[in-house]
Amino acid sequence: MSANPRPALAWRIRGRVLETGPRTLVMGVLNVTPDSFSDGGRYLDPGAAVARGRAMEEEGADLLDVGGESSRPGATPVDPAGEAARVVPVIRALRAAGSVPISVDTRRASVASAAIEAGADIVNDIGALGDPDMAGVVREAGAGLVVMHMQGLPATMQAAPAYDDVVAEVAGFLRRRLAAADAAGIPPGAVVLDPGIGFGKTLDHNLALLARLDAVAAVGRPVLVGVSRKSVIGGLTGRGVGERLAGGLALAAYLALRGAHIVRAHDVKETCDAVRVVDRMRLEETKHGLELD
Ligand code: 9MG
Repeated sequence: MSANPRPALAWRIRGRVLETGPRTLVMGVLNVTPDSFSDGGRYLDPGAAVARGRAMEEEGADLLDVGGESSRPGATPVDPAGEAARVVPVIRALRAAGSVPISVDTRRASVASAAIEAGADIVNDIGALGDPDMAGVVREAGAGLVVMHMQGLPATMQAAPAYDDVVAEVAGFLRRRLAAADAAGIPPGAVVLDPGIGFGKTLDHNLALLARLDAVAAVGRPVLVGVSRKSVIGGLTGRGVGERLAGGLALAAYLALRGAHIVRAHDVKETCDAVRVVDRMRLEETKHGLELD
């Protein structure tokens, strides 16, 4: 059998260490937005958002990802104050009530700073430190950082995505952003890498990246992947957004087997079940004679 596709790696987050690798971690999605592609408007009310976050923790989420701006293709940006006003009360209440690490899904340093002050542990930065103040905010807080690849911006990214070699380009980008984070004083141990499925990519680009997760893993940090309810599943199954659960679970299971340390998911209970089964079978393989290098 080939080398272990998912080596154990520590993720250092505000004084705590999250072990990634031995089992697949599930990051629950909480969109406090009116316009996200699959759950827009459902959790705009802070009470509903907090209840959903608590429920995801009960269902087995290892992390919660709270976002106040939709990043779906074609989404229009919101102003930073409005974005912060959506996420801060929810993060504060979740921090008071629960114990799993909370990430704030934002490209903006001012929103990240307010969210960290409210109790967020991680910045899920789909802009990959594009805001010049973001690295300083993350460094000063000792926060965890998710660095994601995106070609273009949400408003236009699906207009005409183009690459010569999508796998090499995305892996190279993530390697350079990891080095940039390091140069800005964010230790590599605080960083997780994400190929950004659906962010400025065609179906073929997405499939190439999913099939070659090893190229992202080779950068040497834990890998996070989000496919939940996305168009890549629609492209494979022909299903609309509300009918993509089975396809999403199959893909989450595949990713758990092929090297994803963390999967980002809306359907936490079902995703936890799927990756638990895969994790156990990986363990059984090693017990019953299939050796990982
Ligand atoms: C906010 N958001 C939507 N999809 C995402 C994905 O695939 N990865 C990360 N890190 N964030 C995402």
